[in-house]
Amino acid sequence: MGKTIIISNRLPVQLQISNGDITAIPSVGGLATGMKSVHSGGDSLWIGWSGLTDEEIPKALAPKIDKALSEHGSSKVNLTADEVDGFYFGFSNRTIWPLFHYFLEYSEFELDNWNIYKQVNQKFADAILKVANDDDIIWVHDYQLMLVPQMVREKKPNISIGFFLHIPFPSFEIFRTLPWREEILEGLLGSDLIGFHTYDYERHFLSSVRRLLGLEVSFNDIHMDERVIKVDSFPMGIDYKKFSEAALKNQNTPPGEQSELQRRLYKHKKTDPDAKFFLSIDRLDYTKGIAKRLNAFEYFLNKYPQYKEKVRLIILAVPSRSNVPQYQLLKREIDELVGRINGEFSTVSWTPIWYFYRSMPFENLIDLYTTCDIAWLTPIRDGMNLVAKEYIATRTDRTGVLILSEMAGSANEMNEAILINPNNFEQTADALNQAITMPVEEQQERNRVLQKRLERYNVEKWANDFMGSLLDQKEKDFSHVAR
Ligand code: GDG
Repeated sequence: MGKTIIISNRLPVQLQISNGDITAIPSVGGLATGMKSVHSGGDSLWIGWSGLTDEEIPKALAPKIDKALSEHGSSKVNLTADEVDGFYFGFSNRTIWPLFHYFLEYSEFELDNWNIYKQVNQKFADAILKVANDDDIIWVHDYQLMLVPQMVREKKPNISIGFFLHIPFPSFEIFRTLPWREEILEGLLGSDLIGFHTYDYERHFLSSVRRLLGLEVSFNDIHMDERVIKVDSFPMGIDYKKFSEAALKNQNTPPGEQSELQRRLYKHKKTDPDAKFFLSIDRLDYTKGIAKRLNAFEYFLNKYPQYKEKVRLIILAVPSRSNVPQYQLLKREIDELVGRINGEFSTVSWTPIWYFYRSMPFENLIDLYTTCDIAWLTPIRDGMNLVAKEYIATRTDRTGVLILSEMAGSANEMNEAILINPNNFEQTADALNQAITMPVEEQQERNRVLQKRLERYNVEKWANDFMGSLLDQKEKDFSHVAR
């Protein structure tokens, strides 16, 4: 077996330019952590965009950048500002992202953006082809790079290629509206293994392959020319240990060393032990249902007025894709809703919503997870939703209630949470009431089961399962050829 090549839109390191020098800092996100077992020390390379456009990189620093990246086993694909615009903000985030999350009305079908998407996918494929040997294993990530598998396959017919989609794959009726639907499917089918978070996404994909390309599908194998492509679900987990250990450390922090946020949260809890904190954390994205959650909160306060001055909703909305118009509109809508609800219900001693529009350091994220009694995570559509898993992992005494949307991929593995339809305000308000009044023993029993599952199916297991399955597929292919 040769080396492993991982390829994703962004690299697992961030470049920082200061005083004419450059440093590469490893990212701490879920994907980077999960891939550690696949991409650490050994013979592996991660290819992706650095986050800086060609125009932003000072010429003199270019060789230094390559060196800094190679120290982290990474190599960059160069993109111009126009390419980032058409490929990333354009086709990826204004066509595929809304369409695959069932926001058909937000999806723009611009030929120019599609052409740039193809051109940039070819750049990524070329970056692989420059370094790949026939016995290497390639793992392509996510919706920005769906054409890459086929582009690599054309030049290297025997190489092993896996693809994992981090967002939902929509039903055939939605997917068929895409003008370039056949090209996208054919691009993906360059892989030997295609992975999704859930069985439903897998089924939707197979149905599109059958109906749009007329290919033979048996169980979860697709037969195409002389090749067999396997399609399977691999629900992504979290770095369970990292979150549970951070929570323990957080709770044992001496008062003098606590963060300002933690001190304030504890102070409120002390003043009114019956008060309840609801927690909402997402990137500011229309798929996450933040505006709906705010309207549902207002509905809840009217339906259960006994909780006025008792509950508090903490919203952390992380800035995201803020140059896409839909995101700007949503930001305005959320600002207004928070202002209106706080204006309507606040008293001299109580503000119902605390709203943070920013990204917080990891330690503050843990402050929020460990102090909030109820996590209210109700996306309208979400590939998985890792925040739900992280919240449960930090509940070291097993108290805490998770209210989760049925439309999040994670709902499939988190049946012990209170699962709701985010469009149903009546059900949402009742779920909040149920969460507030849930006996501690019941909370602990539900979380005990959830924690056991999350600890076992952690992100490392996810990465290893995917790689294992890809290797099996390759072996099957070889035995098929030998026959
Ligand atoms: C895509 C899919 C799928 C959030 N705020 C802060 C912060 N975070 C971290 C969380 C979590 C991650 O960001 C968010 O992950 P999600 O899974 O919830 O959502 P997406 O960003 O939309 O991710 C999604 C995922 O890919 C994986 O396949 O689950 O469905 O949409 O890890 O902890 N981290 C810090 N500060 C913050 O303010 N440090």
